[in-house]
Amino acid sequence: MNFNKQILATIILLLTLVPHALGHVTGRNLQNFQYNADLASVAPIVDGYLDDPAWEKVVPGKLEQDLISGERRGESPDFTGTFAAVWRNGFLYVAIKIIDDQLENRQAKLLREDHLILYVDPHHSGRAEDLYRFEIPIEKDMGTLKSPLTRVAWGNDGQTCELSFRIDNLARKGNSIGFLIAYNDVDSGNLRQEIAWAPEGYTLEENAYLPDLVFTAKIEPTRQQKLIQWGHIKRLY
Ligand SMILES: [Ca+2]
Ligand SMILES: [Ca+2]
Ligand SMILES: [Ca+2]
Repeated sequence: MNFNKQILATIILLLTLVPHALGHVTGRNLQNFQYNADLASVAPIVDGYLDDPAWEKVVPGKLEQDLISGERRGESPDFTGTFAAVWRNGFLYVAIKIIDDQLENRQAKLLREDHLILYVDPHHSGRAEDLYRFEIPIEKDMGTLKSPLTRVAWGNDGQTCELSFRIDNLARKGNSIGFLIAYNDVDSGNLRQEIAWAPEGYTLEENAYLPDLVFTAKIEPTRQQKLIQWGHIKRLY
């Protein structure tokens, strides 16, 4: 009886520990961590100002995971950041709000400047590869943009930003893409931290898997769209 109890206790202990350990090593602790990007009834205007109706009802994600130390960060005057995402007509739109105590955007090298890092993997390979990596300097002209990034606009002296990605029919209800957003905070000429929207314990080195961004559609189809559905046209959006 006691022996069985001991075995049972051991098994329970292992069941608690093993997934945690595996999760840390493989990056699979991303389960249940995702961002739901909702369908916008009207696409936001990508001008750097977040006054569009599309941003009114979004659920923001917080940038609070330090990718270097793996630690969680609370609210701090050093840096706070949030983002939101919606989709419409083959485009993914991302809005970002950042408050940084020391804005550094006049250096020659991006590494010495504050900048945003986004991973957008439309094919959902899950991997944080350079192919899907977008580095966005604060309030600077980026010249030709790497596909699928189509537009970047800043507002409010570098405190707000809007971006659009053209991913065509991959932006559809129920589909998922790999997604990560982080802010590289350079203060006094040194990179102090990389703060991301990511689950607790996540670091980019150990966890090469990207979190999911899922396309959702809460709004009710209009009567006209229902008629189209009856006509068996598969892709409404
Ligand atoms: Ca706007
Ligand atoms: Ca800072
Ligand atoms: Ca800074």
